[in-house]
Amino acid sequence: MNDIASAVPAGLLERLRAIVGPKGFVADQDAMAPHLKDWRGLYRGAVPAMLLPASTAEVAAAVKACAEAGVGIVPQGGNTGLVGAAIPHAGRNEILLNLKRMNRVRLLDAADYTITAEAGCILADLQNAAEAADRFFPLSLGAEGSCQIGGNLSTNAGGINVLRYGNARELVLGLEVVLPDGRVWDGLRRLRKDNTGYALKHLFVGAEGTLGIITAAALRLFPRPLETATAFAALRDLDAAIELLAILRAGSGDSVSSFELLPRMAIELCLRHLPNIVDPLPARHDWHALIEFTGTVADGRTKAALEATLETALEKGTIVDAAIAQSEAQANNLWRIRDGLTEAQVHAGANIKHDVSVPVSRTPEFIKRADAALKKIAPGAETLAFGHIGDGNIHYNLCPPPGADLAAFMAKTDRVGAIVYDITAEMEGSFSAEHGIGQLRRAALVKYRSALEVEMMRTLKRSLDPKGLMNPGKVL
Ligand code: FAD
Ligand code: 2HG
Ligand code: ZN
Repeated sequence: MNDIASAVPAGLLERLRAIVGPKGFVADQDAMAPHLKDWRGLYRGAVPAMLLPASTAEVAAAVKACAEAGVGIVPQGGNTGLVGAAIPHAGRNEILLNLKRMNRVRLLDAADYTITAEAGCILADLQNAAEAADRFFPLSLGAEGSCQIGGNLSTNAGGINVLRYGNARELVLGLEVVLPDGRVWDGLRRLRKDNTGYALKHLFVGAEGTLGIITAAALRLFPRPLETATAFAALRDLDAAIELLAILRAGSGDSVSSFELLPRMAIELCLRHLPNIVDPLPARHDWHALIEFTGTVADGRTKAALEATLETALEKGTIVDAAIAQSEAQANNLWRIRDGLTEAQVHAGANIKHDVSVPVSRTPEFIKRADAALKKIAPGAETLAFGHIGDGNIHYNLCPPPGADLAAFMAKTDRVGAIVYDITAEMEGSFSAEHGIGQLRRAALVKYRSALEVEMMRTLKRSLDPKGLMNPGKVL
């Protein structure tokens, strides 16, 4: 038995192997390696085994065995989270449990506009399953080819369609959850209306696996968009982003499904680090909006609304140029720039990330205030502020000046974070809009949420997980 295996009580690993079978039990360190570090390379963990259960009954039995042995369980989906929430600790008594083998769609009811799927379904597969039934599942984000719906719900993921359809929380009708003691809560109801006491499902959405393991979810579907119009507009300045959104919303009959902010640096990064990217506009501008309108009737009205509203914005001087995608390839190029940004940043090297939200109308003010404040402590650093400005959610990332000592730059993470989060708090915002808390933002949770809020969270955690074994050391 190696050192890591001896960290858990004797006999537990054999018991777990018997529960999940040989296909569901991985103890080889090389095979586990990709699951033990996070996407950004900030966290590394170690466990004696990773479980890949194939059914809710196996998850329940494994959780019960760990609970009886006093061993922590770290649930993991596609491991695309950005705050270290799905990575176990090194040198602690923990087992990793990945849901990827639980990837069945249990039911798709087109008449009800619902899909009931296991937690390990890849998000893109769910989107495709809905489309095959002439329905639409709107959750969409850059990691959709590898993240799992269980992970999306556990982080209450946002993405690019929140403006129209809401966050993951708004898409969930019911859940099946294995509780920290191994009991199974069957709350997999597909009802649109159900006021029967506390909304238990919402406890688990955004809980980052600290209250239980989601094994299946009943989700809302929507009519499938049959017409999509995508445009890239150069803004007069940063303030014009909010003016443009108002023009688009007022003139489009609620067709705006995405409204994303991109600075020039975003385009430069993608041109440099990603293959086959085309610069969308002939001239260089500081700020851009990537806009998507969708409509469920294919009569040309959606495209006409986009053209008309952009024309109005041009006449008013809110935008100075715009390109409407004339083909799927052109639209894909625009979305590859937007969705490829996190990957392009990894190629570019280290950066200090923030994922904040403020009231939508105040996002330009937030960016300007943060830029001004950071000039003093990180001179020469460039900000890459981009993202879901239509939801007031900015990915405010600070990149080191060229040639900087990276370790020294990254050592400023906490000081930079304090400045960014103080400004966010002064502006009635949130220090974590969509990525969650995980390991990365635990200190911020205690600092920026009220003592009463933290106390209520601790009370909930204690009542559902008195032994503190469900994703230990995350969130709280
Ligand atoms: P993981 O990373 O595996 O886990 C995340 C958390 O959920 C962990 O706490 C884990 O313990 C828990 N968990 C996972 N599965 C379960 C389960 N079945 N039951 C209980 N707990 C579970 N996020 C956004 O909100 N919007 C974006 O636009 C966005 N874009 C991204 C783009 C890229 C390129 C990348 C790498 C990430 C992006 N993210 C975005 C981060 C986002 O949180 C994740 O991509 C996604 O929601 C996490 O899903 P996952 O399956 O990878 O979860
Ligand atoms: C996105 O919107 C993700 O692309 C990641 O939330 C943001 O890399 C980031 O900072
Ligand atoms: Zn995002």
